[in-house]
Amino acid sequence: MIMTVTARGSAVFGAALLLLGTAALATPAAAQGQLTVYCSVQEEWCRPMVAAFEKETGIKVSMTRKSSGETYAQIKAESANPKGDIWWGGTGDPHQQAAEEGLTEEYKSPKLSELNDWAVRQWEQTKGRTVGVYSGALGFAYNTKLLAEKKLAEPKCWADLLDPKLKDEVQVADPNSSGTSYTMLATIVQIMGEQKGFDYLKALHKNINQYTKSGAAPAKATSLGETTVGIAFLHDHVTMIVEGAPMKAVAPCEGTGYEIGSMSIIKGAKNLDNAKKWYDWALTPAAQALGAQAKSYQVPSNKATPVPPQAPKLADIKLIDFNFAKYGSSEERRRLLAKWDAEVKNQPK
Ligand code: S7P
Repeated sequence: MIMTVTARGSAVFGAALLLLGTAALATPAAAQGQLTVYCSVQEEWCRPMVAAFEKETGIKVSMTRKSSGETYAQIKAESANPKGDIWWGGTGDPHQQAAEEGLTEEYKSPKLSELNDWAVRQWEQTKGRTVGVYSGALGFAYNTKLLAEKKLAEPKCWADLLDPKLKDEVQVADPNSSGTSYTMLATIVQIMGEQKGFDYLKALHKNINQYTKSGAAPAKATSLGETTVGIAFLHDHVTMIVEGAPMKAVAPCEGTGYEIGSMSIIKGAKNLDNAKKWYDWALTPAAQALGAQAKSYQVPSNKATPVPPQAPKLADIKLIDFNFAKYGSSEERRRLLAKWDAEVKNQPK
């Protein structure tokens, strides 16, 4: 068939094209599609990430914030009909477990070459299924006013938290829901050995006033004077200190563990192309700099992202040689959590 387009006809056709183009530009979000993000850092950081990504790409994001262990459980429960596209943030161990169980997708970002070795190692260890987005060390903090009022000695070591005078004065999260707390469980076992480590956790149980769901909650509670000591990542304590809380953060004298906060694309993602766009974007210095703006002071994984001056200096902390492969494995994680439930959490105080 031969089509003859007159001068008038082509003008009408051109105008129609222009109209179509304008309509597409006027509704960029609808035109660019959607993305469901499972976010496991603090809500205060999740929200600006979503807003910046939507602004830059026109992709409409639906975001849910949950702790690391909880998000892993949700992705597993939804695996027959995945509802999420990308899981951003949260400690590396449940991301590793999800990778091992085939719940997440392999992806090699063009940004990989810009990342610190520890972030790339996380990607290599999981055969490309998760990548490091930030790092931070575990520790505890105490409320300086409460400590002085109660005439308690300044705790400097993990061992100091067993002081009977600290009965009901220490708060930490439940390692089943919280990646922070699982990092502590794995840290104690690596520093003390499994038998002595569990003896320590059982003794500490007597001083615990509450096992919270979220890992950063004990930092907040310490800042508010709801607990004298809180165990959490040091950067979460620093957030409170920067806001003026009467608190002092402590890197324990025996040494401490650390996390490689991670990101994974969910297997069967309905918006796979958009998940990859988020993944690449979240590894850029511009996106990573949003953390410090949201008062989240982890060490970013892109070498070109400025490290916030408030971030605890990892080089100055006695970090253990954390065995991420072992403690992020599905079998070990499941075994340790079941043992903690049976031998620690369910014990009388
Ligand atoms: O607050 C930031 C942060 O500490 O939260 C993540 C954490 O895993 C989420 O909380 P849960 O312990 O409740 O899982 C860390 O990855 C991150 O540094």
